[in-house]
Amino acid sequence: MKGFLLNILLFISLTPSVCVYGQQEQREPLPAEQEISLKYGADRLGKRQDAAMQRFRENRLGLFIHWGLYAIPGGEWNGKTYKGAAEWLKSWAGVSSDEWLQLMERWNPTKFNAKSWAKTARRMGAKYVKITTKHHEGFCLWPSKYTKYTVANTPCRKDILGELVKACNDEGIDVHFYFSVMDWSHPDYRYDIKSKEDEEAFGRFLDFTENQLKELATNYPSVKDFWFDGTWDASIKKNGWWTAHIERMLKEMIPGVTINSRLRADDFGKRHFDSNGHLMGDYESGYERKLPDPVLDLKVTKWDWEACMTIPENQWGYHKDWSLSYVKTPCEVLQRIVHAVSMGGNMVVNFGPQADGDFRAEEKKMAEVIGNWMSRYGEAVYGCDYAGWEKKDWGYYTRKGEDVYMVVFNAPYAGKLNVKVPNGVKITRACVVNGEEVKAEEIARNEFNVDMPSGKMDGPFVIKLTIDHASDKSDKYLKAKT
Ligand code: H76
Repeated sequence: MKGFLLNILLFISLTPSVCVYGQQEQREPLPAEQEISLKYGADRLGKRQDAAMQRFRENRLGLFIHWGLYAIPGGEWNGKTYKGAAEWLKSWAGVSSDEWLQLMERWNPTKFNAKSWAKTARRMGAKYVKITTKHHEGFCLWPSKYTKYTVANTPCRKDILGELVKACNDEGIDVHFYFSVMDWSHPDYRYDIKSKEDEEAFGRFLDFTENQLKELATNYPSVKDFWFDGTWDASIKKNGWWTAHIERMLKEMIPGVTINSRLRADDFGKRHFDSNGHLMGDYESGYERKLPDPVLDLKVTKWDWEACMTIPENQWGYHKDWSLSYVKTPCEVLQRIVHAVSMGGNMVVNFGPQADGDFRAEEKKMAEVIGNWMSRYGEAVYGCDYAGWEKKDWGYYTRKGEDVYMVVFNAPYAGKLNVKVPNGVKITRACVVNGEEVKAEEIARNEFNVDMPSGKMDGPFVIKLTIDHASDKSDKYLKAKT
């Protein structure tokens, strides 16, 4: 019992507020006249529409990669296996930073091949790779000159990040940097600011972090995005000015770079959305291992957003034992990807490579199955957006310009896919993507039945609809009513 209480205490002290990473205040913006003036709030209303942002948005599918020292123990410490997220093992097992960072002596990923990672991402249909430059443990995948805890001081010595950036760029894959502000390896990190000493230490810590970010932006200028994590602590919330400063600094250094909302806190420590209810950063990043409800949460279609997910329940870094929680099937992963796109969001699917630098067999299989599907149906994902049509049980709509896609995950036994179209819209043609044309019959006002494909479909499939904006005058149902 004592051990248990001690563990709880340890847990609380080491993980001050891990549960609020997705804390979002998505309330309606205040009426303009009630808005308070903020120095560090949103610096833009509405979506960014420049080319870089459009590219971010059109990419839609990304591959997240969590790789760090935690891949070595893989969820096991001193013979004990911990069920929690493997990249948090240091915290679960109460390991001191000194002891944890000794894992660096064992960092020797002999199978690491940046080219093959980039090829896997491309074959999977991912348009970008989001790589953990530094996770909470503090170990850097690049040879940072501001800390000794980097790849440069391991047996391997390779600039993992540099190799990956180059390999991805060669494959036409964008690179996004994950960066944890919270850093367990740094003596000046503070969870809260309660004294003059805390303030001074944290000030030094913020300088250190700024230097690392400048270093990343300078050494890898082709980076397209910074995705911040570990920004939930009171210490950061009390320094909202710094988050605004970092966003501006990176944007000056790398024109077009995109920044997630999770970095940001305003003058009053409000995160993601400022005190007036406006999104900070370029896209909302609170949907972690969850997604907005496709019917109730349509507010998300007003801004850009990106969700991320794990294949097991909650393992980002490599964990040896995937039998400890449910592991999603490729079809379930696909469904989440399409779900996000159908609501105007991106999805990043996470892999946690092994310590030897190879992906685990389940991940390779996942990449293959998703890639095969994307190569046939990807036109319903890339560059697609919220369609604005009423959600139906058979699946999701996505839309690109005048084309509307039906992505069918639940085939009805009755054989008809019911479609409610918005006022004035007619379906003039329905065609399985890379397949046969199917009948679309108008059965009532604003309502069509689309036939299932005649051939056997061995998984989710896509029907592309050609639509016509008929004027109300040519609408026989409207005429019949008036
Ligand atoms: C909590 C937490 C972190 N945020 C996810 C994206 C993982 O990096 C996890 O360790």
